[in-house]
Amino acid sequence: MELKTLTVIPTYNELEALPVVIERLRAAQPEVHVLVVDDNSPDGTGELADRLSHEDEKIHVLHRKGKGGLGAAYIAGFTWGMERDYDVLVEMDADCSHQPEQLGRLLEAVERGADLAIGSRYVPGGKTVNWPWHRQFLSRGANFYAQTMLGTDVRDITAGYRAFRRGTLERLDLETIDSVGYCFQIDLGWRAELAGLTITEVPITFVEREVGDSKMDSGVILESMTKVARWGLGARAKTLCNKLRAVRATA
Ligand SMILES: Nc1nc2c(ncn2[C@@H]2O[C@H](COP(=O)(O)OP(=O)(O)OP(=O)(O)O)[C@@H](O)[C@H]2O)c(=O)[nH]1
Ligand SMILES: [Mg+2]
Repeated sequence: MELKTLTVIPTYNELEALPVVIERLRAAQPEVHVLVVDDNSPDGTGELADRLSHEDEKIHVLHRKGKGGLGAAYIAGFTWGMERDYDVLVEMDADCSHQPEQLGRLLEAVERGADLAIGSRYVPGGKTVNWPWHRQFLSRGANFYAQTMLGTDVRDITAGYRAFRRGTLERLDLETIDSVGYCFQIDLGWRAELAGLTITEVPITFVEREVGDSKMDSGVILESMTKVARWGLGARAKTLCNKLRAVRATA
């Protein structure tokens, strides 16, 4: 049986990029539904999404009041999809960095049993195209930092091209997530790992955006560094407490 799939695309000022990603996605995966989650973009992306939605019954739009961050937009989109009984929920950027033609790889991993499939730049076969050196440095550094702090084996835990089984999201306590930027991706990945879920990384080619502006800023980096450190230290303290308890119980 085919899994009913919804791709959630958060947008903030993506007027040029949105029609391209949607066209490519609809061509690559005609059965997959699309939900655009727009945060009242001043450039009119929300109105464009409405027009696309009127022309195609598989395109849906969720309007939010204002710019509330990537994490909040995804949570609203996932909740919308879970209420409508989608089996698989996908994360995809609007700027075609996540190539719609490679979505099949993620969906196959989920069909083969993954609870979470991550489109990874850092497993064999994965790569980045046209990414300036400072962005590569930042991304590699963020992954190294997360691996060291959290002890996770996931090679690309900041990646934003993902497919979740609905049951996975149901287990991750979405209502308790307050991560805003990239940290949201680490947060979900780390929660999935702590829950003992199966995470499969599949290689993708990440392509730098050609149109529109990046929403990456220093606040996003700071949020990740402080939260990841807190989670890593918290996990280590918990392990230590458990060990001490075990020693005391045998003494
Ligand atoms: N709804 C919503 N979408 C957002 C928000 N911030 C970013 N996005 C979207 O999230 C996706 C990823 O943002 P990007 O600006 O591409 O971030 P990035 O990939 O780090 O930056 P680039 O590498 O320069 O593309 C895009 O589709 C954005 O439009 C937000 O606050 N709300
Ligand atoms: Mg991008």
